Amino acid sequence: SGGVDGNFVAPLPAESTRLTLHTMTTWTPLHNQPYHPIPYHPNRIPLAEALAESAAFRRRMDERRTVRMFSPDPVPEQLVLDAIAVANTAPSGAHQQPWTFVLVEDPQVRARIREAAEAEERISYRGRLGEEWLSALRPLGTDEHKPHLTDAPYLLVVFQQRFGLRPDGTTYKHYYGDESVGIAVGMLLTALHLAGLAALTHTPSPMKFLTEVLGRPRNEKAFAVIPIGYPAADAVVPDLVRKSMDQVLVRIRSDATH
Ligand code: IYR
Repeated sequence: SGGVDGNFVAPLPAESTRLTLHTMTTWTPLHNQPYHPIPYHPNRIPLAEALAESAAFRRRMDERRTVRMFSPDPVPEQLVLDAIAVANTAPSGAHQQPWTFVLVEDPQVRARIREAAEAEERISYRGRLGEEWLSALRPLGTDEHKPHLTDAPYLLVVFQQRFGLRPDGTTYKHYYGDESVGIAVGMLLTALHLAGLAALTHTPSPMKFLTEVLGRPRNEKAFAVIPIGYPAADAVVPDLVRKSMDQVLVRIRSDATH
């Protein structure tokens, strides 16, 4: 049943291990283990290089858009596996990594997910959301039709492990699950974008049907459904403007004079 097995995440290419990352080679729950620090001193990136790379990254990330119209073109599997491996590097509460990624290609399973999601969304869009929510969504042009659930070559369903489940059925607490999985999904979306892929963070509500359709264990609840693919040739997106730095950044400056 549950758990991400070690083979699911492709191993790091050997040449990128320029740091000592760990002394253990397989994951074991960290809690109840002694504190065991190891040195961490990556080389500082020369300032000119850091500035150039961070500016380029910022521009690149500003090109990311949520896409709802996908091309049926196949996607190289390794790009998706790499992005999931990136998500798996996310920081998490007590390093519990409380996530499971279910990568669905099977068209029949995707069709069942689409059917169940559209049934819930129909109820939502025909009133359950309420007038304020519906008018907030109007500029996005979303509705109860979710063709991307079957059009995109991959459907990644991210589950949050609400608690840890040992093979013997006993459980242990997970901490900051929402925050941890949210950060991991952010890193996943970043990695997919850098690989030239488009994605959509879809949150059908309620999502309980996903636990059933995908046969997940009782400690997991769906967090997001993420169709992944290339944008359709005729894809369009809402004409959005992002908040300016002035609108999102508050600075409390040092008043020390140098
Ligand atoms: N979950 C619904 C509605 C929806 C809600 C928000 I907030 C969005 O930003 C977009 C959609 C759906 O997936 O259509």
